[in-house]
Amino acid sequence: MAERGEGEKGQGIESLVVSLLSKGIMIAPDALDFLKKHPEKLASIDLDSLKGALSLEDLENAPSSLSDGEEFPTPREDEGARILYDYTEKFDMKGELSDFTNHFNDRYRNLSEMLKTRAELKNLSSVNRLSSIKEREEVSIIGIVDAKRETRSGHYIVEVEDPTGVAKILLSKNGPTIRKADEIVEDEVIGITGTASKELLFAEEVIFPDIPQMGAWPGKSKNVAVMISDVHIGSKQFRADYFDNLVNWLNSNNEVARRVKYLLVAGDVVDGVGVYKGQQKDLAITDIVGQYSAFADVLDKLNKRIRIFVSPGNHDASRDSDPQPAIPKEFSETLYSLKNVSMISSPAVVQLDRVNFLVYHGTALDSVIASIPSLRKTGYDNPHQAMIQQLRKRHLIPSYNDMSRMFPDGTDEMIIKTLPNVFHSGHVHKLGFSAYRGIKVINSGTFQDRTSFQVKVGHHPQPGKVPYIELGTGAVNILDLTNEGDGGPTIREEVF
Ligand code: D5M
Ligand code: FE
Ligand code: ZN
Repeated sequence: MAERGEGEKGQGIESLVVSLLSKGIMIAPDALDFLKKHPEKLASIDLDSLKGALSLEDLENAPSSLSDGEEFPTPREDEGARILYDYTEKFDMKGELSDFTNHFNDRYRNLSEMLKTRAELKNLSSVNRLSSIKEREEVSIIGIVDAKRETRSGHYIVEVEDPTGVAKILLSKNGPTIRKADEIVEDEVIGITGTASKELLFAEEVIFPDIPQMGAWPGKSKNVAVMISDVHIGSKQFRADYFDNLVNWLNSNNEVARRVKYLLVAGDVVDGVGVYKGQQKDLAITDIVGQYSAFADVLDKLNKRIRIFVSPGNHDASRDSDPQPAIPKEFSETLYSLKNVSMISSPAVVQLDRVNFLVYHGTALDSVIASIPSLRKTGYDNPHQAMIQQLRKRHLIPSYNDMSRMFPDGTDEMIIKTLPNVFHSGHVHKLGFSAYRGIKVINSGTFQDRTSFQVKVGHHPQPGKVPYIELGTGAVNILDLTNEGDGGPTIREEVF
């Protein structure tokens, strides 16, 4: 198919009109004028829903197709950008305890369905039938973890619950499951295989919902996606110099930069206002609209071929509990008005040239790190480790505790249902990356210098290191924007 060019726009319109008329659809004159200028808009309209007439309003209200418009070359059939999952606020909460019950029931239902397919869980039983199982017989159950504790002699007791009752599981310190004791957290759904006795199930295997080994890398294009997070515009600590380096590099003639087609922003776009006590003194821009405008101004400098996806974080003006809907327009009109920007939720799933990105700010990483003892030591310097735990648990907020900000929707929206090829988070302000069962696990760091809060809690943020991914191969490299010398940003090759 020929590329869509200036000269073809007018010619194409006649055949469009004929094909619409042949479907019995009349076109209003102003709609026709609009179509002459924006023929691509028609592709995003459901013709069957028109009831015989196409108005200007229909065209103006049509969702802008993610891969159309003059700035964006017509993609190959299997390329382009699509939003596969985007959360919009639901108002099905009653503000009662039943909200949480419904939420956790949905969590159990979904994750237990995933676990039921696992061959390791032989002789699956409900908890209430455990007492009728013969001693020493092998049996499996699936439950939500109520509690975990270490006994004085170094064994672990885990209490799990299914809809029929509560069972006590023993992870013997000499048994094969003890190495999993560290990573079991309250509220997650796990499967256990073991041998029954009157009081306890002696665990022989603990199964997390987990990720299957992913198949071949799906991407084929030559395009590149750049991942950033925690820009914190408005903060006195925002490193405008590093961000300028990024903008200049993206607009440069560098061989890689020229192939950048997507920019993903995983939250904490701005520092916000009133996010924590006494924040005012740390702000260079003290109003939220001004902060988003400043961000829109820098994004506007970028070559318009780059499609930008902006997802919120806990410093943004979205609802401050996960899932977070897209940043509301009333505070960020300037961002909404940029044609190449799509405002998305956190989490969201975006497909870029066949590659699925799970974008989630990572607010719950604090809770994941706090609930797994081994991560308390290394988690803030290696944020990918906590992200791998989220994948293993197939859940972005495995544990509901005082560090997690979870909105109890009737359906649990934080379950990882769509398998990503790339899992992109931020929040921890530290670059971190790894691969897990074929999924690229990437934490894209920050553009904010170390804050006094981070000094107090002993975190070591690392601003100005930005990962990007080759969509055709999955190779991830790091752009170092902190170079003070003449050479400009340098690229560190990472193959994993
Ligand atoms: O998060 C910036 C950094 O501060 C990041 O490393 C997480 C950490 N952080 C944020 N809130 C907490 C709490 N409550 N406890 C421990 N660590 C935390 P940001 O979202 O940019 O403020
Ligand atoms: Fe942040
Ligand atoms: Zn954050």
